[in-house]
Parts: sequence; C-alpha cells; structure tokens
Amino acid sequence: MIEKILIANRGEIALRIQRACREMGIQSVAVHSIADADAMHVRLADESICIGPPPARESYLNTHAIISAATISNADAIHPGYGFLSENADFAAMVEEHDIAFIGPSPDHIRLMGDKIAAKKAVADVGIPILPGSDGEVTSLVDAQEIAMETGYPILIKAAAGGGGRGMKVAEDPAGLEEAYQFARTEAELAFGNDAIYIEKFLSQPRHIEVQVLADGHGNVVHLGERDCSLQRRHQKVLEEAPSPALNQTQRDAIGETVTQAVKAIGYKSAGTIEFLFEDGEFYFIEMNTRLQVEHPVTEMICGIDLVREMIRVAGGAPLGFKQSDIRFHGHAIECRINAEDPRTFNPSPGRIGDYHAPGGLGVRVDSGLYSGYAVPPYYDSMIAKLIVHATNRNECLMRLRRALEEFVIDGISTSIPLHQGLIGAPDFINGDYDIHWLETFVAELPGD
Ligand code: MV4
Repeated sequence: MIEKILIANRGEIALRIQRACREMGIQSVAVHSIADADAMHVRLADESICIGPPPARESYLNTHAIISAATISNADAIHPGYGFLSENADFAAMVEEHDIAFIGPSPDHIRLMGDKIAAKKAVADVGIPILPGSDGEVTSLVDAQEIAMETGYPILIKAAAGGGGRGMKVAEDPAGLEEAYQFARTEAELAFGNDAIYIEKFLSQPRHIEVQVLADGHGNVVHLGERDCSLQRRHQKVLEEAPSPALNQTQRDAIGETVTQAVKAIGYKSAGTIEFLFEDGEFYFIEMNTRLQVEHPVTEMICGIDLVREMIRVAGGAPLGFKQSDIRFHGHAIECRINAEDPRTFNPSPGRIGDYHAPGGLGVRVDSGLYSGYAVPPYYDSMIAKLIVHATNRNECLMRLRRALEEFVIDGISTSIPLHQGLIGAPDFINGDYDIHWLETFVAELPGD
C-alpha cells in the first residue's frame, strides 16, 4: 500500500498529482529548486524539501537529491510527472533499488520505448501498423540508397535515440539522399551521442493522433480513446482535443482494440500513449510515450477517469477497477496550453503576475500553479497553465472555450491566450480540417505590426 508519494516535478503537474494523492488519503512530499520556494506546488504540499539550485540539472534532474529526499521523508513511492526524469529508465531502476515504488512502467519498458528502432520492432511484432522503411538500423549509405528506393521517395531519416522531432531529415529524391544521410547521422551523434539511424516513408500531410492506455500489469488493459495533437509549433503541442475530428467510430474502435491487444502482449503496466501519424484513413506508429502526458486531461474529461489515481493504484499492485465495457465516452474536450511567451515572437515572457483570474463554470478546468503576485521563473518550460473545456459536442466545446479564454486574466506578463483566441476562430480549425503543419502556416500568416 502506498501511503506517501514524493512528487518529482514542479508547476501544474506537481499540483495535479498532489490533488490525486489528497483525494486518495495519501500524503505527498513536494520537492523544489531554490527558484521555486514560493511555488504553489510547495505551498499546498503536506511536506516540501528543497533539492537544489534553479537549473533543472541541479534540482529536478538531480536523481541523488530526489532519492535522498524520498528516503528522508519516508516516501514509499515517487511520481515523476512528465518531462524531467519521467522517461529515464536508469532513474526508475534506481528508485526501485531503494525499495521505493516508481509510479510508471517498468525500467525495461521505458528503455525499450526510448530506443525508437527497438520500439518499432516490438510494436510491429504485436500487430501495430508501422510505416514502411528500413528493417531496423541503417549502417551505410549504400544500404540507405537501396532501402530508400524500395520504400519510395520521399523518405525520412530518423535517429534511433530521437523522438520529439529532433534528428530527422527528409530526402525528396535519390540526389538528396547522401546529404540527408550524413546530416542525420552527424546530428544524431551530436544530439544524443548515438548515431544509429533508420529510414521511413515520409508522410507529407498527416495528423498526429495518439491513443491513451492504462494497464495494471496483471493482464488488464484498457484504452481511453484518442487525442488529436496535430496543432503544434516546432514540435511543441499547442492545443489538443478528444475525440479527434478526423476519425469515425469504426476507425476509433479499431485502433483502440489494436492498441489494447498490443499493450497487453508486451506486458506493459501503468499509463501509456501510443502515438500515430494518420493519413488517408491509415494509422502508422511513430512512438510510445511511457509517461503521464501534459494533455491527459482531455481524456479524463471525456471518460471521467482520473489517470493519476489509476497510475497510483496500479503502482501499488491493485488491479484496474474497470473493464473496457465499463468505459463510456462523453462529449468533447479541448485543452489550450497557455505559455508565458510573446504571442507574436514566441519569446519567453517570465515575470511577476499582477491580477489573476481563472475562468470557471460548468465544463471548465484550469490546471495551473499561478496566483496573483507569483513570479514565473525564467529557468523552466514556459507552460504556466492548461485550460481544459468539456461540453456535449465539439461545437459547444468551442463556444465554451471562447468564453473561458475571454474570462482568463493573467496580468503582468505576455501569454499565448491571444494566439489561442485567433486559432479557435480560424475556419479550418472550426471545421476540424488541420494537419501537423497547419499551425505553422497559420502563425506565419498572422499580421505583423
Ligand atoms: C514523421 C513525419 C512524417 N513521416 N514520420 C516528428 C516528431 C516525431 N515524434 C515524429 N515526427 C514526424 N515523423 C514520417 N515517416 C512527420 C513528423 C512530424 C510531426 C509529427 C507529429 C507531430 C508534429 C510533427 C511535425 C513535424 C514532423
């Protein structure tokens, strides 16, 4: 039984996890850097421990400080949230070696999915559709040329240690292959210290659709539907919605069933997300995320399941409390990521918050650690709030979102609220007609001064 959880994170996700703990009667321990001494996740915690200086490397990524904090506070589990140490297999293993439960999947599953070549092989073996391309690593230019020809141009060269968009290079035709090959290899070595690369057919206008799963490690696996995360800029998601406006119920049921069976077959435990590219009615696996994701609330809103609570329950050895047939999907949910940044230049905009008012009312959820007088520190990710809106259908959800964005007051710094207001007014967005490139084009066409 888990009685006390150390939350190895900051900001809204630390609060989110703390709330689940409180509802479950579990004590929580906050950790924080010197820069976060006044943060809301520290103020509201049962206990808090300072783990180091402002740079994340010395605090939120400091595995020894975090494990010491867990030991000192007698925590019997650690929830890593997202980012930071959440997909660090060595950290998960280290936590377990200290007889502390890691609230997430096994270190082996984290490691497997961190290697994009191994992950692709593993999921293909259990029936997940993948993109055509190389069978594993490509080790020479000659091999690359042959595989690219068989696959058909354009192709994409990806780093095995990549993910999140880093270390990718398109080759449009045979003439462009050598340069792309050398570039991708060099980039992979520089960025990840691992020059292993692989080749895939390049999809030019896909959507990014991901399926949420929950598994208890006793053979019980459910899917919680999909999220459409196509609206992103420079590989940072901006707005996510569930369900995807691009899928019909037949496609939704089919991919949910495929993913559930696959996750069962690999023996996965905890919450996880299988990411796909979706083009011309077909799904193609790209990555599996072995963590709680930023956008998990849109799934929670449409299925009424508390994902953090379930992660904690299964980490404590409990079986899932429901079957697939118990899960009902209701209405539509949209999440806007609100960043402390200039809505035109996208430069970070840290600083002190003046007046603050979070929207409320039926179907409106704000996950944020902001308060009036709080100073947003310059050291971390610029996301300062998530506005999640739920309604019976997409159109009502959009109307409610428009209202909630108007009601939101965050004075003293620039935020991406105006960007969201523009974006949700765009006819293509209103029609659900967008792919992974749509937002970049929208942003490029925004009027300048
Ligand atoms: C692709 C692709 C097109 N074709 N793979 C980018 C992040 C990484 N997780 C996978 N990514 C892509 N892989 C093939 N074969 C296009 C992207 C991509 C992308 C994917 C999801 C969301 C946004 C994206 C933005 C640019 C490129």
